Amino acid sequence: MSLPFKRKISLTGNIGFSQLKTSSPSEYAAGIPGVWAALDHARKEMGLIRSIQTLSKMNQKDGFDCPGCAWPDPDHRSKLGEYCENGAKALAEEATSKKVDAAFFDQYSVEELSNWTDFEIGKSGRLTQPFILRPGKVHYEPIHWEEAFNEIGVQLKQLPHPDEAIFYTSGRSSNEAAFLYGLFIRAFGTNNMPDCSNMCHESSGVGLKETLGIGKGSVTLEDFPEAEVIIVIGQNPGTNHPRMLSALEKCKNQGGKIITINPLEEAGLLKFKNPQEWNGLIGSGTKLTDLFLQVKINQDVALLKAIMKGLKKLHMEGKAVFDENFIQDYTSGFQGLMDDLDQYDIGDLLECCGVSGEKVEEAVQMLSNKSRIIICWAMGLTQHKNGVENVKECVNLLLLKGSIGKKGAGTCPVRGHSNVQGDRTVGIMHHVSPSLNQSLKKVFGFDPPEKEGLDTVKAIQAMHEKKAKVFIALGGNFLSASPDTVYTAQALENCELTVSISTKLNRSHLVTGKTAIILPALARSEADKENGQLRYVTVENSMGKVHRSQGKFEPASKNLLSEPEIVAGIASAFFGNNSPINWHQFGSDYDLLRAKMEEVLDGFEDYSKRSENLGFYLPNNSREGDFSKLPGGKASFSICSLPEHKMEKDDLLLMTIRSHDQFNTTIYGLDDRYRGIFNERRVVFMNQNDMDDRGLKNQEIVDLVSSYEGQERLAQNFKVIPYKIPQGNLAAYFPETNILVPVNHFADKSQTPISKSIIVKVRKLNRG
Ligand SMILES: Nc1nc2c(c(=O)[nH]1)N[C@H]1C(S)=C(S)[C@@H](COP(=O)(O)OP(=O)(O)OC[C@H]3O[C@@H](n4cnc5c(=O)[nH]c(N)nc54)[C@H](O)[C@@H]3O)O[C@H]1N2
Ligand SMILES: Nc1nc2c(c(=O)[nH]1)N[C@H]1C(S)=C(S)[C@@H](COP(=O)(O)OP(=O)(O)OC[C@H]3O[C@@H](n4cnc5c(=O)[nH]c(N)nc54)[C@H](O)[C@@H]3O)O[C@H]1N2
Ligand code: SF4
Ligand SMILES: [Mo]
Repeated sequence: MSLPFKRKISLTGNIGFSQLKTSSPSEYAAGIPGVWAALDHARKEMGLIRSIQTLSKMNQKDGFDCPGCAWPDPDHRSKLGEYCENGAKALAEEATSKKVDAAFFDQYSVEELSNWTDFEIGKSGRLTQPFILRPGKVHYEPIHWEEAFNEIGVQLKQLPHPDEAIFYTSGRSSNEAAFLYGLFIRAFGTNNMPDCSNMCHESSGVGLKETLGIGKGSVTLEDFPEAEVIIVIGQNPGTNHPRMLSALEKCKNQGGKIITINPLEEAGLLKFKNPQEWNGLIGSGTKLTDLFLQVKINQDVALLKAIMKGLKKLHMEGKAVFDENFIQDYTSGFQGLMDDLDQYDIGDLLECCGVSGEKVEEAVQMLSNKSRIIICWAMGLTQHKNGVENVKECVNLLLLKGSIGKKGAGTCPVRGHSNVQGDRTVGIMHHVSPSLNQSLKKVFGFDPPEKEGLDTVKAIQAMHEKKAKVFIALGGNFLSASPDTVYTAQALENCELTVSISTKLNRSHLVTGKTAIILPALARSEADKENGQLRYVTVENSMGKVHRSQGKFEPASKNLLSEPEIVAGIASAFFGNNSPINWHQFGSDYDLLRAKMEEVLDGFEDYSKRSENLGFYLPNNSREGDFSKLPGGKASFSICSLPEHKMEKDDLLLMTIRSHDQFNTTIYGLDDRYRGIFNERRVVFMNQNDMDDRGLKNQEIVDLVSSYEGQERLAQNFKVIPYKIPQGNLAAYFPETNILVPVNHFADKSQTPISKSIIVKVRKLNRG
């Protein structure tokens, strides 16, 4: 799989197979196996004593925020432990005692390392000092911090225009680091700030902003026990937001009902054995899903329309199923939606979504007399061509029921990275915000650029076309997370300089520009000290609450800097003495930085003080039910069309999903316990009928081929697993399948790559 680049770099690593074992999918999440997996992982990476010490500080008020997902912590924290199996794995991954040092890079060239799997690369350990890969070289060498900053400063100064630099952000950075980074990038002169949310919840942001006036969800954790019905659609919380199951359990305990809409019957949504409670560990657990609607991939709009048609029928019969007062006073476009629903034949909708009329009727009955409804969703809705409309169709249902702006009801886009929402709030975005620019000008005295920047897709294209030549990443693994791996690799290799501010080695450090620099950062759990004093940072969770995070533990190396210090180092090297901003001061004195953030950002009054203890909620108009700033002062219904897929007869629709043993491109292990897959990642889940049609046997090896707009993309070597998945649909893991996602196939309006609906053919091999 090597490509004819100057350095002979493999984009996939070894694609041979391990010893695959399978079992029936699990029927519940967590319980004793969850506790065991958490402790076992932590012990292997950190040793037993450090595991116990570090885990006891995670998500506690005086400790650090879990580096896993963005699910919020309850106000009352259990001293037994306020984390889940995957939080423990995330922590173990960063607090590992293994190290990547100078001897490591002496021993292994980037070419050799690229033949390792992502799992093996990730397991090599924590980066311990800055490294540089010089032009024409295949080994990274140590470099001093100042020299590294100067090299970056020089290369940035050489660019003919600031728009020839790209500044990526992944969602694990603190508010402080992200604010300073955004400040530097704007002072430097560009809005080229692609970030991981372009590939993630961008569709939610766009859809919610257009309909409800804010691109964030409206519910808080306290709404869950109050909800009468929670719909979980396009999300697998048992793996990706495990503590959300406790919130769902609370809803069930109060008599609430749960409807799950997913092509897969995910174990975490069936039943939950709460590891924080004795009867959860040893008892039979709580049944979560009351109604499972096995929708076909990307047919959620059809299903939601079928449900809304059912509700409308009851409404026409004079039953009080819609909240007419709310609709009248707070919304616009109701009649348009009603007329639109009439355009569709129920039989056609059912055929599209693959759900039976009886099941849809059951959903209609469950919703008809309820008004406190929450809809939770994640990537199953956003990563499609119509990702924005998927979100808007959910909003339609909530507005019909008056389920916005009241207790126990609302929108819940469940965010991915632990601070992805905060990074956006403090200014990481490629769009221009006139009000933010005005405030920055007032507080810092420079004119921020007014030209729209590049998002992820456009940034890749710009580098590919050699219109951008320096790429800097604050966290993340751009190469592996992005669509179209081969194209993205070519884009990065076209750069003069690629820089990664990282905690751990990943494939993006191997697929680089002419020169590459790695700047190793302190991780969340580590003590961040200035003159012997511990500093803290802040983060925002998925529900808009800002709170502190303070690492406590010995850093992986003495030669690490904090992210704000690194950003300040780059900024100072670029500006020298030519800046009114004292970068080093802001990079070291976070209180000073927060004082400035308070002046620039809305809702951050008394920031440092209010971030103590439980933290504070940012303003949220849709939570308050205030739509006065929207056009006409009202929330709006939307007309969404059914998605179209130009498919040939033997084409299938592939969703690329996460296993239980990974955090995005970081592979914790090779198991996907809940789905019954062990010791292998190169698998593709397939309906038995589709296998029979193609004469495929269990575990037969196939290639997956996508041919969007005539261009063929190939992912080799996957074992077929017969699975309960709708006919015509496939599932396989990301990032192994990113090679198949066309860079030029993305969601309307949000430009999110269509990672959940890739048209592919399964090519039979007989490689044995
Ligand atoms: N342990 C762990 N936690 C994580 C992550 C991780 O990798 N590992 N990643 C973090 C990040 S950045 C994010 S964004 C979140 C992601 O969290 P999720 O969105 O839950 O993650 P995915 O595995 O992408 O799962 C998508 C789910 O949507 C379903 N789905 C796919 N297509 C469709 C569709 O068309 N319709 C419907 N209704 N369902 C569909 C899939 O079957 C799957 O259950 O998790 C965060 N938390
Ligand atoms: N096919 C397909 N592609 C997808 C998706 C999908 O579902 N399918 N999901 C998309 C989604 S939702 C997302 S969010 C993106 C994720 O895209 P990214 O955020 O770019 O990827 P991650 O794998 O989360 O990044 C992991 C790396 O971050 C670095 N890191 C970890 N912690 C820290 C830290 O504290 N500080 C610093 N500086 N670095 C750190 C480590 O070096 C680690 O290797 O991927 C997207 N890509
Ligand atoms: S639910 Fe998410 S934030 Fe909470 S402990 Fe688990 S991984 Fe960490
Ligand atoms: Mo994400």
